[in-house]
Amino acid sequence: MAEGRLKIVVFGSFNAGKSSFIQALDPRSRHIEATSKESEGATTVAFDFGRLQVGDQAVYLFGTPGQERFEFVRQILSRGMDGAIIVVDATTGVDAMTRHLYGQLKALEVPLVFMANKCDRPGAEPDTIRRDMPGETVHPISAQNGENVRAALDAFVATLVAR
Ligand SMILES: Nc1nc2c(ncn2[C@@H]2O[C@H](COP(=O)(O)OP(=O)(O)OP(=O)(O)O)[C@@H](O)[C@H]2O)c(=O)[nH]1
Ligand SMILES: [Mg+2]
Repeated sequence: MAEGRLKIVVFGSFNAGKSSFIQALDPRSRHIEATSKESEGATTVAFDFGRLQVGDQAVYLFGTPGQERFEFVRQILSRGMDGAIIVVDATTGVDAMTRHLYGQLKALEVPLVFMANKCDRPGAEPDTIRRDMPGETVHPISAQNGENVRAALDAFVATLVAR
C-alpha cells in the first residue's frame, strides 16, 4: 500500500449529520456554521474540515452544507475529490436532495458510499436505504455515539486505496 493523501467530500441533505460525522472522526475538526430557523442548532454555511490517518493514508474530510442554496459551495469543495460519502438520516430515508446529490456524483464517476446515520434512534431503517440504492454500499452508523463510524470510513478508504 503506497503512502498517500485522500480527499473525501461528505454530502447529504440538510440535517443528515454530515458535520457530526466529521466531528466523530476528528474531534479537532473545524466547522463553519450559523444558527438557523430550520435547525435547532447550527447549520453548515461554508464547510467542515477534518483530518485523520487511515493506515498509510492521510485522509482529508470536507463536509458540505446540506441546504440547497449552497450548491456553489458543494461545487468548489468537490474539485479533485478522490471519494464521496453521502450521509442519509436513516429515520427519514432517501429524499429528493439525496437523489439529486447521488445523480450528480454518479455522473462524475467518483467512488461513493452511503452512511445511514442516526441508527441510535428508534425508527432508523438502514435496510430501506439499501433497497432504495441498489448496488451501493450502505453502512449503518451513529455519528452521535460514534458507533461503526470509524469502521465504515476505514472500509471505504480501503476500497479507494485498492483502486
Ligand atoms: N440521534 C442522533 N442525532 C444525530 C446524529 N447525528 C447528528 N445528529 C443530530 O442531527 C442534527 C444535525 O446534525 P449536523 O451534524 O449538524 O447535520 P448536517 O448534515 O451537518 O446539517 P447541515 O450542515 O445543516 O446540512 C443535530 O441536532 C445533531 O445532533 C446521530 O447519529 N444520532
Ligand atoms: Mg453541517
